[in-house]
Amino acid sequence: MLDLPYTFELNPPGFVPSHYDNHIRRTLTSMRGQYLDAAAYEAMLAAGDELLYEVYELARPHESGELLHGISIVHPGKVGDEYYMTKGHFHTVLETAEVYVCLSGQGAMVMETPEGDWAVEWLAPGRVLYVPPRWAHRSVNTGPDDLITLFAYPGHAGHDYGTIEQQGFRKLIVERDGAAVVVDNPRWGKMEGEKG
Ligand code: S6P
Ligand code: ZN
Repeated sequence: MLDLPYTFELNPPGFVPSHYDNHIRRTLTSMRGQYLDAAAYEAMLAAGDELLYEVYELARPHESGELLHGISIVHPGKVGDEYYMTKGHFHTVLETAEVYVCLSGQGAMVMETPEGDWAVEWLAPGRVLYVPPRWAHRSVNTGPDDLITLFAYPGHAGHDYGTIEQQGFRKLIVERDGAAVVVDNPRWGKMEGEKG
């Protein structure tokens, strides 16, 4: 059956799509092993399994001609000195790209390739980020409000979370003297995250 074109609305301040099919909610437990300060992580978890980020997806077939799209919302906060962030992933089909449009908030996209390249791009409202094929990506909220982005990527891309759970990202975004800075991840290559 022929698909018909469709529209949906993204209204400030929340930018929750007026229509969506899936609402994914990721809490602290899904980030076990990913934050550098394990003691701070355990202390926070003991106080409650806080909601870190949410994704609103519009369902499309996972086929190469399609574009999967939706809204990602990373809430503000830190675990120790490290800002709330997404799990981050490579696409299973490495040769697939992604576009992000920042709608609201302040943050960063931390990226790296299997070959050892890394990059950090800062996100602010109106800024568009192109993540080329091969680059793993993680959104980080460095501001006091929600970091809200619109994303679109090929339908057949798939998600490889396991590689990042096991090795982490080479760079972390932490607060130093009130500012967000990029630092080396001392545990890169030897993370102890759980699959999930
Ligand atoms: C999917 C795209 C985003 C993320 C979302 C949550 O390819 O990059 O929709 O899924 O930002 O991040 P994550 O790492 O938990 O999927
Ligand atoms: Zn992606």
